[in-house]
Amino acid sequence: YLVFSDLDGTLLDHDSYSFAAARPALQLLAQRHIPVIPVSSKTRAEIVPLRTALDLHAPFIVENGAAVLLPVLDLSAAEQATLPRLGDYCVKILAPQLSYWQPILEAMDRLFPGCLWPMSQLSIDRLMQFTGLDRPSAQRAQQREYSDPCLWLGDQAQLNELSQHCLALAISVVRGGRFIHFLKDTNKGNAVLWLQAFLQQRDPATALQSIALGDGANDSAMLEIADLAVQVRSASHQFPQLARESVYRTEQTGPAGWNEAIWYLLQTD
Ligand code: 2M8
Ligand code: MG
Ligand code: MG
Repeated sequence: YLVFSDLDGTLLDHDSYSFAAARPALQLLAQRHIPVIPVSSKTRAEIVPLRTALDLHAPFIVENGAAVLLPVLDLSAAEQATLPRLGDYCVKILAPQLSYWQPILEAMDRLFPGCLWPMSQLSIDRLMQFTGLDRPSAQRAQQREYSDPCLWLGDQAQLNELSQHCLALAISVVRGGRFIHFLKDTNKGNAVLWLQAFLQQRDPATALQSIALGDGANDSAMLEIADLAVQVRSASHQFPQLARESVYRTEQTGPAGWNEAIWYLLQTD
């Protein structure tokens, strides 16, 4: 198995960002040498320390599928030669850089005045207040490389209209726990498929099975393509609609639901 997991609202509690309730399942996966691969809207700057806190060693996926980061030490010389290097990681970039979004967000702001507040323009205090992140975490969230999540102050009808405008530009708009996210040419599903193919080609003999876990609409693309899909219950929103029929929906919310699903799936396999 490969476990692909969203962070906020899934492995981390929506409000406290704690993963304490998922500890037993994390230990079980570690014992079985099953890698846990974070697939998040969070930035590289946020995920690097979280990965250490979670004692994870696998690759990870940042900013809603924008890039896949692979620890350099796990790659062969040949693999390293094919991917650009960023610190201790090799990186597969699947999305445009942050600068791509600036004119687009400005145009959207003219169409929907006062409705969009890009994270990069929020003061640290406002960001902390809105998300409940502590100051260093909020600063790391602002170190965006490929995307600028926005607070949406308009209503649902306006959001549908915004999505229509974006569709014409081949941009999709998805909801996370608190922000809306603009995606171009990628999503969590595409990034998961890229990484799964990369790992499979190194180990063609064993068929890798994917388990994906997520709570938000921004997780749907990866939940659709995974071998096993888990929707983790949220205290603040309904389960997003999925096209596939086989989905495990947790009883418990956030990391407790994550723990519940992993025990259930591994015990029945
Ligand atoms: C943003 O991500 C969450 C994901 O559900 C959201 O859309 O509300 C991201 O910008 C991330 O970088 C940040 O850590 C998080 C904080 O709640 O919000
Ligand atoms: Mg989430
Ligand atoms: Mg997320």
